[in-house]
Amino acid sequence: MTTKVKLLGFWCSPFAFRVVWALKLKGVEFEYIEEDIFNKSTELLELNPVHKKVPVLVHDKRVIVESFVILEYIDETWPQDPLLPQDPYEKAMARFWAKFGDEKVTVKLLESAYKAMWSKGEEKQKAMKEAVESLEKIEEVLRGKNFMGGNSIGYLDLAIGWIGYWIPVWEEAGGSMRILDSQKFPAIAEWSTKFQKHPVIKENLPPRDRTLAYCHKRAEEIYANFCASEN
Ligand SMILES: N[C@@H](CCC(=O)N[C@@H](CS)C(=O)NCC(=O)O)C(=O)O
Ligand SMILES: *[C@@H]1O[C@H](CO)[C@@H](O)[C@H](O)[C@H]1NC(C)=O
Repeated sequence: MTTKVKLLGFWCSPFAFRVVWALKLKGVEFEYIEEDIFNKSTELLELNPVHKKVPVLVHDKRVIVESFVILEYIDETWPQDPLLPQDPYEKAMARFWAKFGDEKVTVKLLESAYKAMWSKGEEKQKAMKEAVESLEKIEEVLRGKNFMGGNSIGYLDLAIGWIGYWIPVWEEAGGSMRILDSQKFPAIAEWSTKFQKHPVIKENLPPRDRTLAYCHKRAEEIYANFCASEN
């Protein structure tokens, strides 16, 4: 029996890429639908009336939203090449750090990265400090590890894998700003190089130039979330 899998995404959304990566790593065939998050389709509004955001996964008639929830659904539905650890404690830790990543790194870092890039003086210094402190925690978790998932890419790698690709783009968009200094964060640097070298990841990243141009354009309008629309 073939089941239909559909993904609504946005071309430079790190949240959507988590799902793309998971499906590709597991070899699940799916149809990708590009959503214009600044002019949302009625399909998106109907499928995700709560958040009105991508990614949205549709598996047969079932609709799943929120990237972490989708990752778990994928892992349980297609159990080959597991993403989450089997051990309950390890699983709890993976979920903990993924949540930390989104609360303290993704959101905080985006916010502070934008402040750091486009505000001046004290506010900029404070924002940079916050961003660096969050990354220090991630650095500790990564130290001595090949991947978060052991020797292969796992749930937590997919959860925070965006860091090594997107942050340098923001840094470049912001001019002289340096947050992800590879000397200060050698474990993150090494891990993100390995992560991006993986064939599935390498082939599924947004074009750098286009992402950079997008960051420049979005920078003046928003800083809290680089892929949040106004409404
Ligand atoms: N917590 C959500 C975040 C998803 C998210 O922020 N998606 C952005 C694209 S990167 C979006 O759809 N934004 C539309 C909006 O903010 O209206 C997840 O993990 O899936
Ligand atoms: C928004 O989307 C609709 C339908 O998809 C399209 O007809 C319209 O031209 C779009 N508007 C803008 C401003 O892109």
